[in-house]
Amino acid sequence: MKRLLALLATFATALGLLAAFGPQASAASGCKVEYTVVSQWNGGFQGGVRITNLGSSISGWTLRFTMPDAGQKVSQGWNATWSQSGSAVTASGLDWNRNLATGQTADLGFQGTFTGANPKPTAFTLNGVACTGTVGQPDPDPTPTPDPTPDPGEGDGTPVDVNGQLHVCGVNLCNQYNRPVQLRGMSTHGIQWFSECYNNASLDALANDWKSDLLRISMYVQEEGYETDPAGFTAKVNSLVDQAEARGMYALIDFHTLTPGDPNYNLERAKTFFASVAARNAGKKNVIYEITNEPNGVSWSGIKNYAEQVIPVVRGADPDAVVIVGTRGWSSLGVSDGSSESEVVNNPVNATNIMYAFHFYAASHKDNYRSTLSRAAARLPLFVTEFGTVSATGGGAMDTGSTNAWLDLLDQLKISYANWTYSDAPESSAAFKPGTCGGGDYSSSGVLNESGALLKNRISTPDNFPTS
Ligand code: IDC
Repeated sequence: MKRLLALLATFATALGLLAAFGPQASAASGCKVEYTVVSQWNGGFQGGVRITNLGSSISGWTLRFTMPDAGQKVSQGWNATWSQSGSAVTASGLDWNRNLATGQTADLGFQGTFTGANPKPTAFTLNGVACTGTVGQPDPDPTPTPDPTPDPGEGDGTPVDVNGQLHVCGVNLCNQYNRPVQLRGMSTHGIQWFSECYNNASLDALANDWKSDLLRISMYVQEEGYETDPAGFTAKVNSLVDQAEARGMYALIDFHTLTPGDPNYNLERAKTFFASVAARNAGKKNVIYEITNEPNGVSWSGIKNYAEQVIPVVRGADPDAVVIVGTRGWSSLGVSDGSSESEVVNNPVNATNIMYAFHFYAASHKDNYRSTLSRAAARLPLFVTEFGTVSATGGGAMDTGSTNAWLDLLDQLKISYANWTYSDAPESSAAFKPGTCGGGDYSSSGVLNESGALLKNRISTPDNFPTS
């Protein structure tokens, strides 16, 4: 009997093996690699690699190639975990780009050094299959590759690496060393309209050229936004959170309520959305939740009521993340409604680890708004989750003097900010000229509007985050 069982077990194992290997052996595989030298300077260069999966879907990939010249070395790469041994270079996909459906591409890049010539790398393989640009037979014995555990943003000096999980301490935003920090960054435009602007190249430019500390992800609720496709918009937000994380940037998830102005109109949607994104992103250090963008036509007590119902939903899933609450009068701390910060100071939201949003548009909002902010900053933790250099319409002339006065004040008070918008919308608040997002260049000065040039200048200066 024992013998029979053993035989049956062997037979079952054999069947199992067949089941495991059979379909794989016949699965189509194939890939194409396009390699470009993006730029080259004295002894250094930037390489770009686009992988296209021509075979069946892949979950997890390792790209290998050979550097023909002994002097060619990868010094730093992105959108993959990179390593080099002699002339053999290995790049493995990260959490957010490891799955490649048929026809899907992954864009990676690296900076390298070279001595003699800088010949094009050769012998590209994806999971052991030569990338000949056609579908071929799988390699019968692909070199086994260890599954890398990507740890994006670790030990690399990025804002998230240095500061870790943030929290509110007193009226400040503090880092893992319990020291106040100021984050400076950009807001997307409505992701329902401008998703073309958020891709590997543009986010690389934001992280590397702009040295932005954060990406605010503006998910409109109305105006063709979340309410039209909750699952789709939730997935889009999560993907942008991952892309910010991979570049060491904080991600501010903006539930962009605007019209109607009473956030309670969207209370059930907010609970559904935040339960989902908070559960999904609880393990990350880079997420901040902004539960309502610009309440308007609603009292402070109405906003407070909304906040006290949504915050427990966030906390239930992600207990330690900072939550930001919009304020009355389009997040003006009430000033645009003829009120002031005292309504918040006297009746704060009943929750800890929260901040209040303050928004301004430099050409419309000047001294009286600045004095409100200065006064309020001594009493309330504030975060400028959105501001413009132009008028409150998002258009009109940039007011350079007022913008610089605002940014000097925010720097002095260590108040974090995100500028409206990192997009090529046809309006003066957009950082890029119209048409920029259709191309691949987000870095040269020619693609910037006046507002984008000013912001890039301000944001790209060193952060000097305290580390002890
Ligand atoms: C504006 C956009 C504009 C869009 C409009 C739609 O710039 O392209 O047509 O929204 O609602 C805000 C809002 C923000 C506005 C921005 C400029 O948070 O959604 O964006 N603004 O008007 N508050 C003050 C100004």
